[in-house]
Amino acid sequence: MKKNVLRLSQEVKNALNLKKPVVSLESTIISHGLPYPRNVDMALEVEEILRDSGVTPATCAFLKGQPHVGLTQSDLLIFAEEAAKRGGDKGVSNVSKVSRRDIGYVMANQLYGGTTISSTMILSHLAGIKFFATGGLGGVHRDVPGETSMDVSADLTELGRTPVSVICAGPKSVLDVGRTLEFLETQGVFVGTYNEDKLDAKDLKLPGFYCRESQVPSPFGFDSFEEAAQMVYAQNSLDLQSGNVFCIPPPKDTALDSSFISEIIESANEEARAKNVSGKHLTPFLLARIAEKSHGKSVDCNVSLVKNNARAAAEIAKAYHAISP
Ligand code: PSU
Ligand code: MN
Repeated sequence: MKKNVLRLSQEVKNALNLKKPVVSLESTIISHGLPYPRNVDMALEVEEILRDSGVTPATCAFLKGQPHVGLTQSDLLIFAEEAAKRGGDKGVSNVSKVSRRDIGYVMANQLYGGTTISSTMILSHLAGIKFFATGGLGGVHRDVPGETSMDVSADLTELGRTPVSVICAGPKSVLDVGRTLEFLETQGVFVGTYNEDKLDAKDLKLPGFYCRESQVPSPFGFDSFEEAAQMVYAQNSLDLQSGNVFCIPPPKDTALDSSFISEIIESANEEARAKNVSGKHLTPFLLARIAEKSHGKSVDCNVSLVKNNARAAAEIAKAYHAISP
């Protein structure tokens, strides 16, 4: 890597120099995942949650083409305001949604870019950060009737090649969760669920983003954040260059009932098919339609689960730090 290309905030630089725990945060959830101004409040609150837990937050984003790891508060506000303007990505936002394939283009054209899970993992790894908290994982989209869309999120291939752990509430429930898991298995990615209710391993389901449980069994479970940290430590000891997905069920008081949200998700997917929404625009389209159809309930749940994931990520990062200072 060419020196000085990555822009680290002073706060992140200090923490990394002093070998203090750092947790990354993404910015596509700000630019394309949540409505303005809830997105800004969420981003600032999540950073505060990490600081209160003794962990330094590193929000990643592209600002005028430069890859940033750690944003100042004014950077973050400018970024969110840019995102709220119309233009850019087909009239959706002035900020591009950046996965691995988009990085060179956004840098060369000095654009603003929200980092998805895939590009946040890349920037985190370059900076030396091992843990990253967000809402929900991208994955294999549900099929268009009669054909296979091949819409598989770049998050999944990135997890197969970059050693960063993503702490989230499972694959987003707009997806085909079963196929997403199969793809992750092929990519060699560990997927485990925090077994909060101390269930029998055979009864442990992957959380369903908005819902506490999906219908898909979780390949692995973990009973404590220390256990998660031990797993990462063991992997690193063999220099395995793959990532992990640690799933945290959404908080009981804000999780949505599957009977309530499934129909809404199904009708949003049908609308996307009818309107031929595809590629990088599909996930933001689905999230926005679900927010409208659920009268904001999905947004409340999304914000609350991101905060919950940040708390868990802080504990895992601190536990890792204790075994590998
Ligand atoms: N989590 C959320 N909301 C989001 C995302 C995650 O709660 O909007 C973003 C992440 O950046 C993830 C992206 O990488 O959605 C997935 O997009 P796609 O399906 O196009 O890969
Ligand atoms: Mn996609």
